[in-house]
Amino acid sequence: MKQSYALYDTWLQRGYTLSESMKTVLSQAVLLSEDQQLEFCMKEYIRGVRRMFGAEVQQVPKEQAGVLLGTLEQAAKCLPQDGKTPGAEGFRIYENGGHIAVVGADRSGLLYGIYRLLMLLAQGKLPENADICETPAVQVRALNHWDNMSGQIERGYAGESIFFKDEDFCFEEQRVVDYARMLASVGINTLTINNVNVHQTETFLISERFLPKLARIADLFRPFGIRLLVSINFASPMRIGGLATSDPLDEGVQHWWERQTELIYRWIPDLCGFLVKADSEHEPGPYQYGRNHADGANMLARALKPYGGIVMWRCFVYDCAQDWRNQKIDRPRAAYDNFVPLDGQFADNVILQVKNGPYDFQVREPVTPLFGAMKQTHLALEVQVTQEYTGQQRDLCSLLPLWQDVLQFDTKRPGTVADMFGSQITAMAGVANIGKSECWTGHPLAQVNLYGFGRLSWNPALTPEEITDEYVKLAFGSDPEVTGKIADILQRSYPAYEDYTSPLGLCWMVNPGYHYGPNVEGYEYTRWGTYLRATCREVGIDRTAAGTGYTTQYAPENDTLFSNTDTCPEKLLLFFHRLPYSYKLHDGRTILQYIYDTRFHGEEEAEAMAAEWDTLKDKIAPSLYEAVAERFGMQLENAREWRDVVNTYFYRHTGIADEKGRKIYK
Ligand code: GCV
Repeated sequence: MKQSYALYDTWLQRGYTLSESMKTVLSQAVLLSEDQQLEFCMKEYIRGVRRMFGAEVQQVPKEQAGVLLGTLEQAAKCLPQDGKTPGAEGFRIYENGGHIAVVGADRSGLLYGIYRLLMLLAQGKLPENADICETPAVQVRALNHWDNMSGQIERGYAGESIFFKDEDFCFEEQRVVDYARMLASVGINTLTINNVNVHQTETFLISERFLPKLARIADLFRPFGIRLLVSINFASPMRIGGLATSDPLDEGVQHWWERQTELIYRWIPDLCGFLVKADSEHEPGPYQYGRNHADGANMLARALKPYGGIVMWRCFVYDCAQDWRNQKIDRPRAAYDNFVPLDGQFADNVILQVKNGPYDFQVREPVTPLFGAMKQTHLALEVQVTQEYTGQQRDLCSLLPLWQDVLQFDTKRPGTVADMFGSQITAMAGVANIGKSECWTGHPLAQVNLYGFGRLSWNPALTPEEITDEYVKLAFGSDPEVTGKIADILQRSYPAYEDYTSPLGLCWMVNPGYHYGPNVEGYEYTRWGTYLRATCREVGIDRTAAGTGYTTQYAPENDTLFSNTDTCPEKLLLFFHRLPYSYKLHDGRTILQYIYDTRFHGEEEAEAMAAEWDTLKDKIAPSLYEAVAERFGMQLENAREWRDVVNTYFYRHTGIADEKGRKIYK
């Protein structure tokens, strides 16, 4: 049983139970060699043991130590070797002659190993004779904040920015350090603190006006092995430099970036690089000059090269000023059409950052066809940890099953998305879900998404069940009734949310602009390329070769799979096909009846989850109970609204009643 609980402490709570004998082992530790670089790791170890287990650590000679901490290089000199070694940033935790050794491949690896040891012990999960050797699956494990310098966060649902306010930096150093520790504890090593939509003030982040403060932030994250990436404005040469153009093939522009990059690295010598949203939703980019995305990305890559920096260049490029009457344009095709022809043309230090789906972080959409289609380009998988379309941290929605579907999708080019980690996919990026809220994430249980994002970017083979189990044990203690029920609620949350919002892959039935709550035709006659085309007889868009041709962007086996209504995964049926409401699903239900049934079921699930939560009232900290109960109140209202609005819409269009005679508004 835990001694204390704090919303703020997320999965790094205080006072986990530990046997006295294990406390004795932990409290005698040594660094394998005196190395200033590693002293911070020892400090983190000492702090962790004190806070998490209430034991004081003494640094003792190696012979007396219960825990040995070091890097591979040091271990090679003084510990028996068996050839088992982790790769870059990896670690090994193993029993060695009565000691526990934590050996990092490098400094970061040691830090990750220390956190893992402490977190395994906190879960009561360090096996006897442990020997755990892990290497992260991708090099760049990045979190992207969409924070504006006003303090507001684009698509933020957890309060204001922890970095900015009133068009300037504004941060509590302690909070930033606590955040850095949280991120490092799950393996995140790269952070962007400003929005990819780079507005006027933010454009100057890479100028002397703000670099000293940005450098201070970099200093706070550095000890935790986290490097900054800055979101830059492609038009900076004009907006900061006063040039007449930002054309990437213009020599003056190229020199401007070289000089500016040199300045930036003077302030932040280990900057990871630039994150760029170009030619996307009105952000400037190379298309304005008749150039392509390789021209744009490579120009920046050249400027960064001397410093070992990288460009993360987003592929979220589509026509956001489409005429809804024009049925030839199909937005999901856009990333592939814009980028695949450029495969092989990007510099080695460019990573194309691709959203998991072809639309925009919808509740259910297929996996982008870019994975496997760009064999000569480094790619990053981008997912949205912040819950823009998935309940905005008012509704509970653990995104782990969604991400698992993405990672386990068989591209046939060849292998799953997870299989491509470390080869074609060299980075994973998540849009951050935190802000100034006490629990960081607005909804306390939305912490699971940040925790899970980090864990999956380290090891994409972890299952939602494994990650959920780790998170609930770390965050909520060892009472199996409590952890079991919270795990159950978390596991049910995504299917429930999908049920009341998104039948059979129909996307975008949300209120335009803020994207919470139902509005079936909210986007129907707009320029955003997001249509259902529902009539009184049929709904959906034909995306097969006979329709928009989107399916042909996949490997031939997947084109066939998706194009055939019998083999198309039913959860995606209306994403890929236009079908009559009377179309029969595999279980014999019509599409219309399925829409009715799932809306009712989703709402019932929301009620059941709220009721299950209520049974924990006397077993958990009041602050936690109240915060989550309040959110369930909002979720129930939202789920009812979705049920009734969507059902009423389709009933009014079809005039066909619910077979089960439930209440639908005429
Ligand atoms: C940062 C969606 C969101 C925008 C976001 C954009 C992006 O369109 O609604 O808020 O902008 O994605 O990923 O760039």
